[in-house]
Amino acid sequence: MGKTALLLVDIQYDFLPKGSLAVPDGDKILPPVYKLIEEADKYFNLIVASIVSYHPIHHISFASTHGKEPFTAIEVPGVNSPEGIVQMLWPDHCVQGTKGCELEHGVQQRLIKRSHMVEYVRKGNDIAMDAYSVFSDNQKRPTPLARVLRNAGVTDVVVAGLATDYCVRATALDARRFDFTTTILTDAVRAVDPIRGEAVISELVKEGCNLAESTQILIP
Ligand code: VGL
Repeated sequence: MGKTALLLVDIQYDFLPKGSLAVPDGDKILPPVYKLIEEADKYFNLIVASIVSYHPIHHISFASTHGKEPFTAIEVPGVNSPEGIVQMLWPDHCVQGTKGCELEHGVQQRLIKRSHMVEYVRKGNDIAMDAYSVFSDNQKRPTPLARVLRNAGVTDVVVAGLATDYCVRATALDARRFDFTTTILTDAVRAVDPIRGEAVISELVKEGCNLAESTQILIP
C-alpha cells in the first residue's frame, strides 16, 4: 500500500499574528496542526516541514528591494523564461537568522518528538527567485522532494500550513503535477487574502485535490 506524508508548509512566525506578513487567523491552524503532529505515528509515514520562505536580505520578493509598495506586482526575469515571471512584492519577511523565519515553537517542539519521521525543507534562499512550492521554485526548478517522497514509497500527501493562496496553492498544484494523491486540510490552512483563499480552494479541487477537515483524518 502507498504511504502518506503530511506536508506542513511555512508555519513561520512572520506568517502568524504580529509577524511582518501576518496571515489573517494564521494561528487558528495551530491546534489542528499540533494534534496532527502528536498523532502522526498513527496516520502518516513521514512529515515534511518546510521553510519555503528562507530569504536573504534584499530578496527579490521584498517591496523594499525595489523601492515599491508591498502588495503590488512586478515582472522579474527567470533563467528559463525570458518572458519574465510575475512577482508579488511583499513586506520584508522570513529573513534568514531572524525570529520571523523560525518555525513556530509549538510546532518545532512537537516535531522534535517525532524526529524519526520528519524531513525539513528550506528554500527561497535564491536572492533572485521566489519559491512558493515545497516541490519547486517559481520558475519550476525542482527540489529533491518529489524524488525523496517517491523513494520513500509515498503516494499520498496531506497538506496543511500557510498560506492557502500562495505556498499551499503552489505546493498542492505541484503535488498533483508530480502525481501524488493530494488532500488539503481546510481547517489547517489560511489565506493571505481570505476571498482569494476561497477561489484557490475551488481551483485546487478542479485540479484534482481532495478536501478534508483534520478531524476526518484524526479518527478517535
Ligand atoms: C508566502 C507570501 C509570500 C506563503 C510566502 O508562505 O504562502 N506568502 N511568501
